[in-house]
Amino acid sequence: MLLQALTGTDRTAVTVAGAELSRAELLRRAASTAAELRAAGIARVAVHAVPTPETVIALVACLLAGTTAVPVPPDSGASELAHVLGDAAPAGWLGLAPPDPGGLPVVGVAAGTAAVPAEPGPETPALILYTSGTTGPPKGVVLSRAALTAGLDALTDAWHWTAEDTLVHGLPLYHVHGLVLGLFGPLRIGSPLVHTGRPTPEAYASAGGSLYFGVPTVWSRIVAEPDLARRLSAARLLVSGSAPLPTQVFGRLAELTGAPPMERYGMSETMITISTRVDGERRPGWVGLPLPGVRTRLRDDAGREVPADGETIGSLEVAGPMIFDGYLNRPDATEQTLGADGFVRTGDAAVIDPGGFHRIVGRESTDLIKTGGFRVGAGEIETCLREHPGVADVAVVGVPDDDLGQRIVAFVVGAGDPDALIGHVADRLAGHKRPREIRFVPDLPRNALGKVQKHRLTS
Ligand code: MCA
Ligand code: AMP
Repeated sequence: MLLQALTGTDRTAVTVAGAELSRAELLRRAASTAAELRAAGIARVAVHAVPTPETVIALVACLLAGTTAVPVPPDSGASELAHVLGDAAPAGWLGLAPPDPGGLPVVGVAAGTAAVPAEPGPETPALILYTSGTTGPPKGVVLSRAALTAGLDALTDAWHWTAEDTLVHGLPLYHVHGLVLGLFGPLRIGSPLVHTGRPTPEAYASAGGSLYFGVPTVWSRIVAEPDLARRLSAARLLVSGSAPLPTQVFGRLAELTGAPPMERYGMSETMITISTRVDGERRPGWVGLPLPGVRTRLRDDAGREVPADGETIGSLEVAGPMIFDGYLNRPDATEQTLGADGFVRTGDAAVIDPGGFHRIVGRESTDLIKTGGFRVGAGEIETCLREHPGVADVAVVGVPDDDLGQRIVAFVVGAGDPDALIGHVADRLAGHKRPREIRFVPDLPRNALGKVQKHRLTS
């Protein structure tokens, strides 16, 4: 069973929004909800991914039933919501729903008792997670149950993650990091989860866990409060991922807590494929070794393999049992990313040293921005801003930011109130996709072919 730790002794399974769900209660409510999903023959539902007991029960019910869950960011703006609902075509919302449910029925989680339905086949799609590309609206990444199982078991091995751990994090429940690792992980392994709602330094310091997950922004906010950071020294492992952890944050965290953090690398399409091991080296700026069952390689522009000499940069490709099935309704995009030999073209530039240690050097496309650990496509923001009457032309870039890693900045040819333009994006897309800054410019630098030269905007 994928969530095998849901049965067995009755410990606390999840604490979320201050409410405790025991394993027995979570199993009972999720199983009765799953029975209803099965009886109604519902193949796919949307889940309003606000961190609450209802959301947890809904997501677990989907896994028990074999119903594919489409977790939707709770702050999705109108256009983004319409895109996700139109593309994924869920039968309705399970659990809670946003203020505008987009015309879909809302079904609450059940309260009765029912037997756990027979385990769905490993190839059943478990999740569709929406993620940005360089252009266009987000694409739905389809992850099977088999991929989830393989991804979690590989991490258990690398991190010696056991039922004795208490996991703490406050990450969103609609991405691999917060949802697959952060919710399904504890329910497979048996370690209680304390979800802090938001990943604030105070909440992390007060939670008293043994294993903590955070994106680099979370760790950098924690080291800025040394007294709170020191309170994490009792933890067994602090794990960072989703974006590059600045080496000075790595060093400061080691100083304040007495142990260096663990880094690991992944993406929505592959889950986590590379990680430092708890019994291995932790090197600032490096993300570690391929997890069990994972193969990696570097390619140059001509598609030739690049040597693993610790210096030569290549385009990173990964293969393994935890990778996705493809993008929903997008065979063209799937073909571009997932090769016939099972390797995913990550779009990250990397080096591999002779011992197999990996360093992520950066993204190949400047049009994929990582802000606070969220992946945001410049093209989606540009399209949204172009719909505003005050915008004649626009180019969106990610500029280095001490807090967020990259900050979204929109260079706008036009006029108007910058806050109104920021609000325009926040209303239509998710909050983290809003530009943090608008810079008005007379025109955009273009090359002879008319392509915007974004590097000239920030240099
Ligand atoms: C929010 N704010 C707004 C708006 N929305 N202000 C104006 N207009 C809006 N539309 C305000 C909030 O009210 C808040 O103010 C302030 O912005 C900052 O909010 P905060 O929650 O602190 O967020 P943040 O600073 O923008 O973000 C930091 C963060 C967040 C909490 C670390 O970026 C985050 O949760 N990141 C996690 C991303 C993640 O999980 N990625 C995984 C994908 P006030 O404070 O006054 O209320 S990657 C993945 O899954 C792969 C596999 C991997 O490798 O892990
Ligand atoms: P997403 O699909 O949102 O999970 O974003 C995946 C991308 O996040 C990867 O392609 C990398 O660019 C970046 N990423 C994830 N983990 C790390 C890490 N530990 N170090 C550097 N970049 C990372």
